[in-house]
Parts: sequence; structure tokens; C-alpha cells
Amino acid sequence: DAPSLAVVGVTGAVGQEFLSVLSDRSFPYSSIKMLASKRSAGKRLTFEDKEYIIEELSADSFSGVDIALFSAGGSISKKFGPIAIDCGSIVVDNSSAFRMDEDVPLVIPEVNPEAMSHIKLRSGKGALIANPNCSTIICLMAATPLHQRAKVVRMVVSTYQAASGAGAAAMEELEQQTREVLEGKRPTCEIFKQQYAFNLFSHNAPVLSNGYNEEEMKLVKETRKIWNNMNVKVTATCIRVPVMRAHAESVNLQFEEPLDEDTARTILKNAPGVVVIDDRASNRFPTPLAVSNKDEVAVGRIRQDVSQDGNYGLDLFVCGDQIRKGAALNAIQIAEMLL
Ligand code: 2RA
Repeated sequence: DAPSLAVVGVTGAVGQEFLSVLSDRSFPYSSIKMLASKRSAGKRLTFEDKEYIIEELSADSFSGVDIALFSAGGSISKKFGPIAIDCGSIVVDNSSAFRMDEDVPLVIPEVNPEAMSHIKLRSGKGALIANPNCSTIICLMAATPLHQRAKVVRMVVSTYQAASGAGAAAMEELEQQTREVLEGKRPTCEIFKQQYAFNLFSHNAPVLSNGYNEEEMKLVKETRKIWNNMNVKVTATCIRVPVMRAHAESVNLQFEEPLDEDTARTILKNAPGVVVIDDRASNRFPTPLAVSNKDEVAVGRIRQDVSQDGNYGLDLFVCGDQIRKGAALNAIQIAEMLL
């Protein structure tokens, strides 16, 4: 029979997308708990023609819950994830809290489903499966099919990340700032403390002692874990751009084996969850708007890297919806693998 669900952080951008994706994919459930902070507790929400009352997240929230979808920040996951596991729940955690834990599978279903094959629903033993960071998911959806063919030895990524990655409030502020700037007013800068509209800036994640920010190091570390290859060389520069909800990424790949662009294009056309938009004649390539609210990651600008001899390098341009495939859809595809 269908599993009982809990959605932790249901009022956030990803929490709301969890509900949309559950409904779009007719995910089977016997019951669903809508959990959020005290501030939202008591509010009503309608889901699939049924009215729910949002409950305050507590240590008692998980008894009888088979699958708990978390997207309420790392501190909430750290505090309540273990409690849910002790209740026998399978936690699918969208935060970064446990991603690099040795015994926690970090899963993109189209890429490394085998990493979670030992986790079974209702086994009496709870578990936690980590959802990778959005920029990692979007990048690897395109890079992995090529890696599987010709083994990536080095990957260089530049990201152009949407407001949604910083939450619903950042999306609202981008819209507000844009209006204010156009009206000649001083832009409201609460979220990023600098003007976002008609601007771009280095990702707002904290900068580490090595000069990389946390977002960039997530891409480096998560790629190595997901590909189960600690030798692959990865470097990244993550930038926040004035786009609402879809990330764009420039990806340069260097291979161990030669891989020509036509073969790469064919591989990508057949890759699950990927669409190729690569029309040089009309200069039509992936854009954030084209992938917004869509499940697929779009890839284009597929070309041989002219800095590499032979066909040992490729350049790509990838776009993906940060809230959907970058978070909610990937998490629910993980949950589907438990059914
Ligand atoms: C961002 N990756 O885009 C983060 C969100 N999880 O800021």
C-alpha cells in the first residue's frame, strides 16, 4: 500500500514545488503531513482538492511516516533528520547537512541510482538520502552521460545562478528591485545587501580560506562523490545572476578518451532527463526561461574544445530549473525509487 509522507518546509519555494511534483507525477501516498515552522503552523493549504492544516515541526512529527521530504535548511535537517530516521522514516534531504557523510547516499536518479539500492522502505530501519546541490544536479545531468563514455579527467564549470536558489524572498526582492530601478528609486537590498537587478555578483555563499565559496566547493566535492572518483579534477566559479528560477552553467570537459561532438550530441539526445537545444544556424541554445517549470535539463553549444588536441575536450552550455530538477523533482524521483 502507498507510503505515508511528510513534507518539512512545506511553505518554502522547494516545499511548494514538492507538492506540485507529487501531484504532477501522481506519487502514491496514504497520508501526507504538512510541516513548517511555528510561524506557519495553523495555516491552511489545499493539496489535491483536500484541505490541510500546516503543523509545527516537532520531535513527534515523524511517527508512522514512511518518507519525509526535507527542505528547510541545514540546521532543521541536522536536528530533525536523525529523529525521523529513528522513527523508521526514509529522509530525502535537500539540504547540504549530510551530503558528504560517508554513509549517506548522494543521488541523482539518472546518474547513480545504485548508490541507494541498499535502502528499502518499511525495513524497520530508517535512513537518509541526500539530494545534491542544484548546480551539481544540473551540471552532472549533462556531464555524466559523456563521462560514462569517455571518462572525464577534468571539469571546469562557470555557473549563472537564479534568485530561486536563495529562496522565495530573493525572487520577490529581484522583482521589487527591478521595478524600483526602473522607477528611478533606490533599490531595496535586504537579501544580498547589494543591487541584484541589472547586475550580477559572485555567489552569496561564504568564501573559504582557499578563495572558493561554499557553492563552488559543493560542485567540486559532490561531483567526486557522485561519480565515485576522487581523482577527477573539478573547478568552478559560481555567480548569482538576475534570473528568477533556472540556473545556467558553462561546462568544459577534458576526457581520457577522445569524444567527438557529433557522438556527444547523440549521447545527450538519448540521455534521460536531458533535451538538446543546439541550433547554430539560428543561434538558438538553452535559456533559463526555456527550462523554467520544466523537468528536463537543456544542453547546447556542444563543441570541440579548441584548446585541446584531438577530440579530448568539449564545451557545453546547460540550463535547468533550480527549484524543480535542481531540488524538488530530483528528491521525488529518489522517493519514487523507494516504491
Ligand atoms: C543556490 N545552490 O543556488 C543554492 C541553493 N541551494 O544558492
